[in-house]
Amino acid sequence: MSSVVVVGTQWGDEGKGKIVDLLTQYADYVVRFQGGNNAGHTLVVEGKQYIFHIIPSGILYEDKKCMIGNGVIIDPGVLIREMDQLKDKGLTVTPKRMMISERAHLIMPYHASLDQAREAALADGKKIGTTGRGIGPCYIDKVGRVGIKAGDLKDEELFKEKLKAAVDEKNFLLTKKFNAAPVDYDVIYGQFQEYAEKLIPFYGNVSVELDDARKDNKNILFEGAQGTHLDIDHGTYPYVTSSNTIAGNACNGSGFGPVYIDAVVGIMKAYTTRVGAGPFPTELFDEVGDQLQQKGHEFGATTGRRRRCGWLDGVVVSDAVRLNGLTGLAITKLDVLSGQEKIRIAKSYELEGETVRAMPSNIKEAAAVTPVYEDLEGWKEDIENVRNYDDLPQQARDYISKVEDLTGAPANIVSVGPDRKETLLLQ
Ligand code: 2SA
Ligand code: GDP
Ligand code: MG
Repeated sequence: MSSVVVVGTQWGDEGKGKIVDLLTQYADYVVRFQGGNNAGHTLVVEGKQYIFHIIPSGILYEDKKCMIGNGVIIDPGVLIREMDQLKDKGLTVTPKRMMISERAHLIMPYHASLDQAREAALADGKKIGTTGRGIGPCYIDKVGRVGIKAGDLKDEELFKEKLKAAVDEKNFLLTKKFNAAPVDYDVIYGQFQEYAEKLIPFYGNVSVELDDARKDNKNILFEGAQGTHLDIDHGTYPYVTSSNTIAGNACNGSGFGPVYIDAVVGIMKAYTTRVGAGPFPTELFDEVGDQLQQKGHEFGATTGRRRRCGWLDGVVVSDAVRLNGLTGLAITKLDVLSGQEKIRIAKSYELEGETVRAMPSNIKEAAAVTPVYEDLEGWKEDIENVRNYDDLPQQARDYISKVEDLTGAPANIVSVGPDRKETLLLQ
């Protein structure tokens, strides 16, 4: 059996959904362990596109089980909508195929209202650029010990009591501090009665089920969301999401023992993107940046926002190798680099005359570093149809070797298109 964690090495949108879908063929379980419906994971199978925000990306395989761990935060309306959309496509999500941890916290309507009100109140230049889905406020309540857990929907008295206290407090904040519209207790209560009926059949103990699976020699795949540099502790704080996105949280966020993790695969886009505000040392403001954005269709899979684009940042990826203990890389979107005469990779930064080898924790320093680039020759050929490493242009192979050298992690997978089949398995 093996347990493999998949994480993003950059600022999210590296193609985790595609690679998780691809690796699911070898897995029995696929587990989300953090984040919520801020995530947008895109899969393309036989020309059909699916975008998952909360359901794990393994759901398209009928014989695999998808798990939503305790570290995930769930907007029940979004989850139910996602299940309904799959049903319209002929796939019914049953409790046999998906389990929800009762310990997972719920994103309530006031969380989204607060997220949006807080962002709106921040001055330009101070905004985080959140997805507005209520992620920060929900995790604040969890850590503040006033959150509502999925399991609370089973206990009507407890749910009412918690909801009443929350609505009182949040409405005070919404109306008095942010001058925003209040939420209505009765409306939320009614909505959540309906959600409870639909979700409770999926509840279970994810930790126990995964432990049994491990003892039964099953293969378990953990699906990270967002990326290493959006991690609440290790990312470019405060321009981060509100959960730990790195591999260690696969254990916390699902109740799985760390000694049972066998491998950690880091998904690395062949260039860099970021959506939302925050430092981005290799960001391009020229026509190359526009070309990457257009050719890579770089728009947020949840909000539709245009993603900022730049050259590959080897410092960012090396940080990810260290922070996640990466055993290998999956390099995605290599096809998007085709046609670039020269390809640049940042191998270190410079700050006030000093060489810097890791992203500074001080946000002003992170914004002030200058990348030190290594230039590589590009290739002209389209590579979407290549399926063997040896058939890649020499310059593309040199690029992959350079990434391996700079980061110290071997490339296991190379992706040359969005479809499941547009992939090269290297080792
Ligand atoms: P939040 O909503 O509190 O998690 O936002 C905080 C920061 O985290 C960033 N973030 C993301 N970055 C990349 N991709 C994400 N998912 C969507 C996608 C994003 C979208 O797949 O494209 O559609 O806009 C994601 N989710 C959160 C966010 O931009 C803030 O910088
Ligand atoms: P995730 O959040 O990491 O799952 O990534 P997203 O789904 O937000 O963004 C990745 C985008 O790139 C999606 O539109 C994918 O369909 C697409 N994609 C994934 N791998 C490749 C690839 O190798 N080449 C191209 N051209 N597109 C890809
Ligand atoms: Mg995404």
